[in-house]
Amino acid sequence: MSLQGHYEPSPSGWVRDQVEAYEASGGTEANTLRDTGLPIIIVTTRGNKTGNVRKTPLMRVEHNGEYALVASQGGAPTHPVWYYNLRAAPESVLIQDGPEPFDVDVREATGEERQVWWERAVAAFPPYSEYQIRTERTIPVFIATKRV
Ligand code: F42
Repeated sequence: MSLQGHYEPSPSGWVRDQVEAYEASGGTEANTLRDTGLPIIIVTTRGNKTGNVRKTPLMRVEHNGEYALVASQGGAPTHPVWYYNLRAAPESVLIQDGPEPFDVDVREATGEERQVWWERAVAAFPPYSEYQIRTERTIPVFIATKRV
């Protein structure tokens, strides 16, 4: 794994607890969003100001070994901080979807490609469409591809 550095857990208690339980169990526990039963992944980024290592649970939107990372933040008016981390250091990103994290290459999707992935995202997690109605920003979608 290429992403080294000081790990700073999320200030949000439920997020921090989910990451800790997921990692401790190798992804066999805490692997869904609360009681929805819908699967999550853990995304590791580098803080765009501190350089610290950050871990963020996101919904699992997977297609042919690639993943969409949807910066919805529940339809909040602003992008989540991890959006800026991905923009600043797209080469320093890990995904954990199971027992071990792996390196990914990340790019922000635009145009038709974003639309195709947005539809996959809504199929995996229907509330994304409500989140898009709730906010004036276009919710960013990144595509993450396993580095070989
Ligand atoms: N959020 C989504 O946007 N999409 C999802 O699909 C999603 C699914 C999901 C499933 C389970 C779960 O437990 C949480 C889920 N979330 C989802 C919420 C997600 O995990 C994040 O909590 C949320 O998106 C907010 O992201 P955030 O990066 O804004 O996180 C905040 C709470 C946070 O950690 N902030 C840190 C802080 O200290 O305030 C900043 C961390 C950081 O990277 N800091 C930077 C640095 O350099 O270190 C700079 C900070 C700056 O000032 O710019």
